[in-house]
Amino acid sequence: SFDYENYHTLNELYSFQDMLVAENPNLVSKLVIGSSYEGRPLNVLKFSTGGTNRPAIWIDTGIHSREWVTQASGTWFAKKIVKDYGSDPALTDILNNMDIFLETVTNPDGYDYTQNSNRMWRKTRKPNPGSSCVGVDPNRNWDSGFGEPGASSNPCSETYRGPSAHSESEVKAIVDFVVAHKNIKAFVTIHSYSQMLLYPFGYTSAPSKDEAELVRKSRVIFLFTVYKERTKKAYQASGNTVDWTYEQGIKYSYTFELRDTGFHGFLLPAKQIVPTAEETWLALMAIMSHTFKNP
Ligand code: 0X9
Ligand code: ZN
Repeated sequence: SFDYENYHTLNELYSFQDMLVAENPNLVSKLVIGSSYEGRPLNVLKFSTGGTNRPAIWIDTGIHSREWVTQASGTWFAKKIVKDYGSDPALTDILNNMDIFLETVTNPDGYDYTQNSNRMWRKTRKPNPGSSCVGVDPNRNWDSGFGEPGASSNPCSETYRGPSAHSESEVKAIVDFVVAHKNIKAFVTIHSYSQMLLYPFGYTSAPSKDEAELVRKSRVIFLFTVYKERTKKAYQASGNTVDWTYEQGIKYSYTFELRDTGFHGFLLPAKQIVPTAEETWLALMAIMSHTFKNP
């Protein structure tokens, strides 16, 4: 059995995925949506009780590799889904009608690098021609406000946007998946830290046409969660994931920032993994239930 109260190597996280599929073949399958720059598989867990191209919820964790509580929480969410299906009425209802896609290690090259070389690595691991600096910020690489203020054109920057939109295979794999699927109703990308829930747009201060709903309603949706009073627009970030997914027509597009608010930052003690995952699960259930009832 898997130890949810500790951080794990990439191979352990991959083995967990295979174990979950083997133990729950009627509910869970593994899709490989692409490969990373260094050739690792980009695995997505699909939770489905049948149907064809059902309306779906997407969740990704770990697109920024050093945000370890996110991959760990994503792993806990995967187990929580199989545990609660058939016993929690709300989740059962959702899964009898919708599919959930969960990419727990969205930047595997970066994760491996944080495990073995540099704990604080954030970006992808693709070299930049003409520069000794490696990697692109995968949360500035999306084709929405790409190249506008709120990202850097310098390959040495932590927020380097890359040579072109979707230049990173880790991003392009999700783009291709979303475009091909055509029926994703909620898209949640999970980061750390600062314990906030962010909504589009990041590249412009102009409100989206759903801003009132995303903010006002989310205060109600999140009434019983730690994210209730921390739903924000935050600072300018162009080319970020949810600006693109929102512009693809996925109204419920949210970015989470998990624990903490800065005391430990990215180096969150492993003791806090399960409490972080539990409190975030409440918020995810709120989003999924709202999406199910208001598609
Ligand atoms: O800057 C980011 O990419 C995210 N923060 S992190 O510390 N995880 O790197 C937040 C981006 C959120 N989007 C907006 N600021 N709108
Ligand atoms: Zn991040």
